[in-house]
Amino acid sequence: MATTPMSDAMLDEFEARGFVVVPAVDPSTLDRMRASVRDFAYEILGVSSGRIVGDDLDRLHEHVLAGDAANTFRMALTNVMTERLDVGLDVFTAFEPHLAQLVGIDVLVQRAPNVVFQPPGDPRPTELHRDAPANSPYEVVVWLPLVDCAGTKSMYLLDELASREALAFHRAHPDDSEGFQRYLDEVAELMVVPYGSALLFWPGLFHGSLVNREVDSRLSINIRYKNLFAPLGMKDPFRYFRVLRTSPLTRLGLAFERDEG
Ligand SMILES: O=C(O)CCC(=O)C(=O)O
Ligand SMILES: [Fe+2]
Repeated sequence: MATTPMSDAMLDEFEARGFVVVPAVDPSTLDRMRASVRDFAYEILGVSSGRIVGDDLDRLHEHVLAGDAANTFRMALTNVMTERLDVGLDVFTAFEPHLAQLVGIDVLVQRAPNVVFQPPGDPRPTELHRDAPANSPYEVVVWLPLVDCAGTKSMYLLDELASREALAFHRAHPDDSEGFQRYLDEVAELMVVPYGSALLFWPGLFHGSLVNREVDSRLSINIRYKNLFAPLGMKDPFRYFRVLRTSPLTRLGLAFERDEG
């Protein structure tokens, strides 16, 4: 199994721009997880495998309508994935060296993944937002498409500089929504992330999505990782996160604190 970590150039890019797209180092774990998600999706929709055209999550919109039905489906899929898979572990395994370079050895993972389903024309894309400061700025978001994502089927983001400038613009001109939109149109970048890769991004970046004008559906998940000892955001760390792994030294330290307690 390849275990190549990110090159210095990729790490520099992540630091300068706040994001990087990386290939899985363990694609078979990713493929297994995707196959389970696909089975769950068709189970929820009550579609027998004989009726699945093209055999792909890209075509889910042939079985589920946009709007409320799409959201109900998304929530049901989130619940099943949380109960029957260990998405936090699978995604970590698939991208381990990259994630360890960013968050280290003692790792917390978000308990339940967020699932995004965007069939073509769905009127409810993701509004522009930043994850931090509600989330900690010491986390990394793994944005993982389960289908090839590009164009309006994908997510857009503003890099670190553009995010800072957008915030400054908004603070200086809080009522100029047209000017803000013009700035956004100039700097927002739609991410190209094929299945098999993940977008790793810093929660301080502005991001969102547009109405999906492509012919296929988007199914993606996002999940956050952070170091056990990193400063917290506003979310209750042990409701939102669980410990994924610790070093032997940390386990000794934690046991010591518990016993001295
Ligand atoms: O996938 C999207 O449209 C939005 C995802 C998002 O907001 C996130 O990953 O933090
Ligand atoms: Fe977000």
